[in-house]
Amino acid sequence: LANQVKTDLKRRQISITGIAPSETAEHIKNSFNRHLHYTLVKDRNGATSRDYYQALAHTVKDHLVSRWIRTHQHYYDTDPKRVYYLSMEFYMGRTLTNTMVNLGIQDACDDATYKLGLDIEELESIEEDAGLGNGGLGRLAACFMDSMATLGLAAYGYGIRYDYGIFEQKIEHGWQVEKPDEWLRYGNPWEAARPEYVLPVRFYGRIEQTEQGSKWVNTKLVYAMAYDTPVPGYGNNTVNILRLWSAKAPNNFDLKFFNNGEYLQAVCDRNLAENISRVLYPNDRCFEGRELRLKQEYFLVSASLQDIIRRYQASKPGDFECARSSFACFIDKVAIQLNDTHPSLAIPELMRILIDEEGMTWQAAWNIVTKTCAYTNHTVLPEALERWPVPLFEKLLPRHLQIIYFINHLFLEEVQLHWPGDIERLQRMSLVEEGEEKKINMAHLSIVGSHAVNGVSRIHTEIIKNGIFKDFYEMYPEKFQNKTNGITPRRWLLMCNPSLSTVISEKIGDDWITNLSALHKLTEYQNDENVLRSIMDAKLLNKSKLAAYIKKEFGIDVNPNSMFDIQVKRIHEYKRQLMNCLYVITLYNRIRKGQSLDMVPRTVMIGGKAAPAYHMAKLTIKLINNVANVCNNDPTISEKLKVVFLENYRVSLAEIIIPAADLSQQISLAGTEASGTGNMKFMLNGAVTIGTLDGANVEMMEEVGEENFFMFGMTEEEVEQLWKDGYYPKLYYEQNAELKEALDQINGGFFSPEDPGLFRDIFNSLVFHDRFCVLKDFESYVNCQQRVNDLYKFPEQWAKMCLLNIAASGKFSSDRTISEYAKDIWGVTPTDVKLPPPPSSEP
Ligand code: B1H
Ligand code: IMP
Repeated sequence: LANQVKTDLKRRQISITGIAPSETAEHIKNSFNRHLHYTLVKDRNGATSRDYYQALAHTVKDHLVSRWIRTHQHYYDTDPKRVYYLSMEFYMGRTLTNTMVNLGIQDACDDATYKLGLDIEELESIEEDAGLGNGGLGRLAACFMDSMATLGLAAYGYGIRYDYGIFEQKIEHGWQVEKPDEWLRYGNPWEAARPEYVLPVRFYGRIEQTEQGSKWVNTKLVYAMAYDTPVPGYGNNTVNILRLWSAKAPNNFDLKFFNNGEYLQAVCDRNLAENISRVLYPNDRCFEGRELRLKQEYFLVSASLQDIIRRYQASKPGDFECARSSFACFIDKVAIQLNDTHPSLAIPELMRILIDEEGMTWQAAWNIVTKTCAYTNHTVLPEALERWPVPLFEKLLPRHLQIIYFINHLFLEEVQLHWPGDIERLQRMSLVEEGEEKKINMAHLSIVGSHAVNGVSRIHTEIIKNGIFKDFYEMYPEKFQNKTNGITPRRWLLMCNPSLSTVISEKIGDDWITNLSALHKLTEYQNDENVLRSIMDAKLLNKSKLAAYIKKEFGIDVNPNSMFDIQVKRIHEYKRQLMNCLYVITLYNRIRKGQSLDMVPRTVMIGGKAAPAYHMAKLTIKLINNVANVCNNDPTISEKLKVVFLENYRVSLAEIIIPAADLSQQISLAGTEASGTGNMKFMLNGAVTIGTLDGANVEMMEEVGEENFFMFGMTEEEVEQLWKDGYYPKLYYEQNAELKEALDQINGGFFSPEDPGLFRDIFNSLVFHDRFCVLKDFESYVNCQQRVNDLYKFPEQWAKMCLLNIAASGKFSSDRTISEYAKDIWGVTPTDVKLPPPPSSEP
């Protein structure tokens, strides 16, 4: 506790951003009181902690407003090329602390709340996460928003304002139970609604061929209403926008019912239209071909493209004439990035607008579309790829289907020119998949309609080029590129780990915040005992905070001096949480048998959500919880081994967990995890990684050196060879006694005595199928874990490895990633020029 107080004081007094000018703190205090009174209509007798949070949020938001307006005036004045990031997910998490950090007012706010007798960390923790994402893909979009603003790009995020974000996970009797995420219940102080600003989106209907071309008639109308969230850059007075669309029924929705006197029914039915933006689909990497999802995707694309075109055509502020009536310079002023295929309807939709509404020729329109759009692929697992059934498509978007058919027709002609007579290739490459039911392959559409296609790590890009999209790579080699993912160092170090940030800045200055490769300078201190001790002190403090959280939330005592061994990510078979679990059982058995003399105490923590309909993933959660119960309630075991399932893993929980990790588990089967971004966050926060040669792990190991990375398991090539030769998991089960024992316990009800057959599906899946080679890689994993154990016994060596990992993590800044997109795909240039700050009389 004394330590805790010390760092809190540290954060206030010698924080790296310097001491706050006292007028700023005074100003914030006044503004806070004003908001409590006028905005929340409370006095300090009736105010709850949430009111104080809201008052602080409004105060901080005021500091954004002038910068926000001025940034966009600046964009109108200078008319730069705009970048549009279209994504069905933006997993933003909390906004308050991040805004204070990026605006440089954190110390002033600390100071003001302290003087008001309030605990700022408590207020910060009241904010709901904006959970408009499932996992990596949505969080990547959020990190990109931060980097694009920090690099001064005129960039806009476009997404959907779901009323319900990713569900809240409760654990009841060891099972996952989903609760709706009512994140807007207490209002959202960060967004600005634009009710005056709504755009029509049409569905269904039919096509009429007229003299002037095709007409899409008899459509059903829904409106898209804009909500803007400000996205501040770090210390550059730039505030970009994340624009999220919400569905609104038009006033004449179901007019026939209104006219029939069925007024009440008609009003109630407005929900049908507004359901489009009701809820985020909670599947991470699994395609679900529902009509509502297709509606969501088109809703996003249609509203966003109208807005993009309006902005392209608009002129200077105050002059509401349309400045551009020609699309001649559209490709010089607009770049559209498609975050996976989810917004890929942008390709046929832009074609439709240019041809049907702007009267362009097919060739002219196609030239614009393909030079504007670029596509990022995030997965090669077949079950995640979007393939929309043609009948559904035809019903909902008949004109788009026509356009796709024609794109396909011209494309296949081109293929035939390249490879005359290669019928199989034509079939493989077609945008339309034949079969029982015809389907549109959205990845193929995206590749054909884009000028750039990128993977998200080097190995993943190679797999794309030589595996699933080989045919396309042979046809358009120049389109394919790699853009290794990254994370924002503002949220994922500066904000979430102040104690480590302080240690780093004391040694190498604070340049790393916007130039993460500066962390290299830490290498110099790899043998400096004092620095190593400071880093480990920071780690211990973070571990104590996590231990306190675990005690408070789950009533489990964990020892901060034990090794914190953590795997947090969506629960999925390919990520192999079961391998982790099998190792935990193995440790348990060894301890029971007295074979664990050299084992350092470990706290194994696993967290993550399962898609609500994913049976295996949900059963895995139950197994982890049952194993945890057995271990934690046996005093002979729990001295050495504790197991914690971290309930409701989400962005704000990651910010507590990651800084506290000693060991980061990144153990997917090689060739299955496109990149991973959690892996980078752990590395940046001084954890060491046990991992396979998969996704970005490969590049992390390259940066830090093999000797500082616990690598195990098959390579991607070995996996391929294994399947070619024939893989029989049962052999590994029979040959490895410890593995057999663990699996037999799972199968025999050792962890579920009340229902011995409960985990049979897990046993059968692993022993008879094992699509992700858990049994094959298990032995290598166990041996590698032993090496981890052996190093942890030597704190100085362990600390040195942590330091070297931090020092080598610079490549994984999303600033680097975005700079590469800017240069190689978007044709825009990052700038470190600051916009002028608002006049000093203003916040
Ligand atoms: C990733 C998804 C994803 N890949 C379908 N694919 C979804 C696919 O709602 N859906 O239908 C939602 C999400 N998400 C992840 O993207 C990869 O698995 C990670 O390896 C990668 O780091 C991340 C960001 O590139
Ligand atoms: P947008 O970029 O058009 O969505 O508008 C963002 C902000 O830019 C608006 O709220 C205006 O403050 C400002 N803006 C400046 N000039 C114009 C204009 O000519 N049309 C619309 N908005 C403008």
